[in-house]
Amino acid sequence: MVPGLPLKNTQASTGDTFEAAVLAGLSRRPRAIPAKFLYDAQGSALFDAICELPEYYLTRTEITILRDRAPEIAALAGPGRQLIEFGSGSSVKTRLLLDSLEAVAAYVPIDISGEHLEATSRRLRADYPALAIVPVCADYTDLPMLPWLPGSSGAAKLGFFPGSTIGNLDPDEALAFLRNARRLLGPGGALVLGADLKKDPGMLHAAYNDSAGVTAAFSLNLLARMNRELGASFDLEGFAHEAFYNPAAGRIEIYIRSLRPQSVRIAGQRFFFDAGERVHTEYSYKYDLADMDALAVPAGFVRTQTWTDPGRLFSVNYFVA
Ligand code: AVJ
Repeated sequence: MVPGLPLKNTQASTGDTFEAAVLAGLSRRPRAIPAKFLYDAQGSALFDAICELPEYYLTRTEITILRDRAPEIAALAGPGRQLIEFGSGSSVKTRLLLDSLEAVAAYVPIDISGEHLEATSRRLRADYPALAIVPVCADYTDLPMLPWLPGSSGAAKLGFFPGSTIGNLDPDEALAFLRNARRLLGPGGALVLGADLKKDPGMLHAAYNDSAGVTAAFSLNLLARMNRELGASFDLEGFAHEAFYNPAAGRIEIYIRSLRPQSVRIAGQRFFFDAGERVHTEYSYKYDLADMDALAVPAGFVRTQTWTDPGRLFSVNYFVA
């Protein structure tokens, strides 16, 4: 393994191609396209804009908690950890940990976007010249596909899964992810997990239906991406973003709704949409502490510590293997 070169996974381990996922997802009922495809370059930029929205309290609340609690987290973790981040993006929150953790053995960011990984690793190398950074280009939900992780194998591992990204996974997937993470982190391993808390549905609704329409643009970018990459013929005016809180399931549900009957060409195939027909794009599960334990325990973790903000909007949790 060449240092600094992202470990490229095969197509098989990064999941379906976009085209295969779209064709399969639109052929099945209910129609659904996996949320990970929302994050092309445009989608990632729109998500960054979401994080700045007044209604989207998640990012700024988690950053405040991490900034306040990083010394406590570092004390729990102890020195010499290998830090492994699942879905590292631009590693903004990681810096808060890196600034407090002692003698980090290596930082292993795992992300599906190779470009993002390279750019982020370059910036981190400039700011943390003494830190060993070992990027891995992979889908973090495909952890069993990672036969080994580069870096210092002897060091105790600390996983980092911020941003309530776990909310995108349904409970089966979340449990599978945590089980795999537990195996990867090994005995003595620990996981710092950021998760959005259950709260007033009105506040949740606003966070996914912002008044500036950025979340709608983020959703509909999936159609624009199909037009760009698959030569699809979506008329973006013919579809609308739909997001609502489902209290029974404890999740925000996000769909793209067809506003009229229409037919769309995608990769040589034709798809018909009824008026009102929806394509599911995302779940965003909300976790109270009992929900979290119900997931942690069967995965082989114990939640030993939880930090929240004064409004109890968001939680940062310390799981011990
Ligand atoms: C990145 C999955 C945490 O669920 O809040 C935000 C994604 N989608 N607005 C979330 C998202 C629409 C976000 N996560």
